[in-house]
Amino acid sequence: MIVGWIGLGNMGVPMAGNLLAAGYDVSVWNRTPDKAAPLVALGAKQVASLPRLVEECDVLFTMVSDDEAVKAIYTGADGVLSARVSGKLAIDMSTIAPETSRFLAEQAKKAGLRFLDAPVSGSVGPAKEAQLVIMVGGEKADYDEAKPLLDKLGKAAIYLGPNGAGTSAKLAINLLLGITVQGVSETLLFARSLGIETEQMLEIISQSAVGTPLIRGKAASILADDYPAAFALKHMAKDLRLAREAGVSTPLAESAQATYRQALEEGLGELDLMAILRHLQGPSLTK
Ligand code: NA7
Repeated sequence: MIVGWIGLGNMGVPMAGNLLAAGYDVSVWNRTPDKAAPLVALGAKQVASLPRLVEECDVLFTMVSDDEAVKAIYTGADGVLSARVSGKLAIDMSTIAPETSRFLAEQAKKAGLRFLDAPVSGSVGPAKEAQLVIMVGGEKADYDEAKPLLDKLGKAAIYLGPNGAGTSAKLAINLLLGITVQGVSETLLFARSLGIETEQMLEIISQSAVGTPLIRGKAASILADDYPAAFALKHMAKDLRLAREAGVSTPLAESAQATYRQALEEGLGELDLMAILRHLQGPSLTK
């Protein structure tokens, strides 16, 4: 079986790397070809044309930025659906609107391509360690077929129902992520204003009932005021926007969306989402 992988960003590279490590034949394509280099070094085949990659592979993964990127990849000129796809299985792991997942599933079906939406919870660390949580929407039989591959990428691959169910669950879990990261940031800044050192407050949070692996994992970054992207702030802003567009009342998420949007406008989008702390503490305290 040949696995095709499209999208070699922060997530795509380690994920495709895990399939290679598991012994699969992996062919890759990325809009910016240079980013394939680390995977080629691990044995991946780089294919210069996207439709050719699609025709060569049996199962196709896509892991790109957003709705616009996924639509371009599938329905654009020289996109996935311009190739002979009948009978193949596509697994889109990008975080996009559930509506877009359903639209793409319909377009795919017309061309005979089976389609799963299978976004992930977890950033670069869990991607490298194959500890992602994968939320899957689509036909159950397609999920069953994909499961052995998904098991090489994550610690859980959960089937949730028809197309759009995976991306719906993803928006829900990231709504909690966005609120949590903003909540921690406000807690630290509140404590600091009252004279409590950030390091001590992080220790208190970590020992308390609300301490989580997420917060413990961000502690070093917070203390160094250094935010290399494990999960880029621009993607968090996108996810909160998508959650808002779902039309469900979510007062905290609506407030968080405004904050992340401002941080994006301030130019923090390429940093880790934890850089929301830098935004909230204000320019005067920023390095
Ligand atoms: P990154 O590191 O920002 O990577 C994004 C990838 O998407 C990268 O391969 C991009 O190609 C690709 N991309 C973006 N726009 C396009 C278009 N228009 N056409 C083709 N390819 C495109 O994101 P992550 O890996 O951190 O995240 C991926 C998803 O997981 C995202 O939905 C997150 O919210 C969760 P490039 O290298 O720029 O040419």
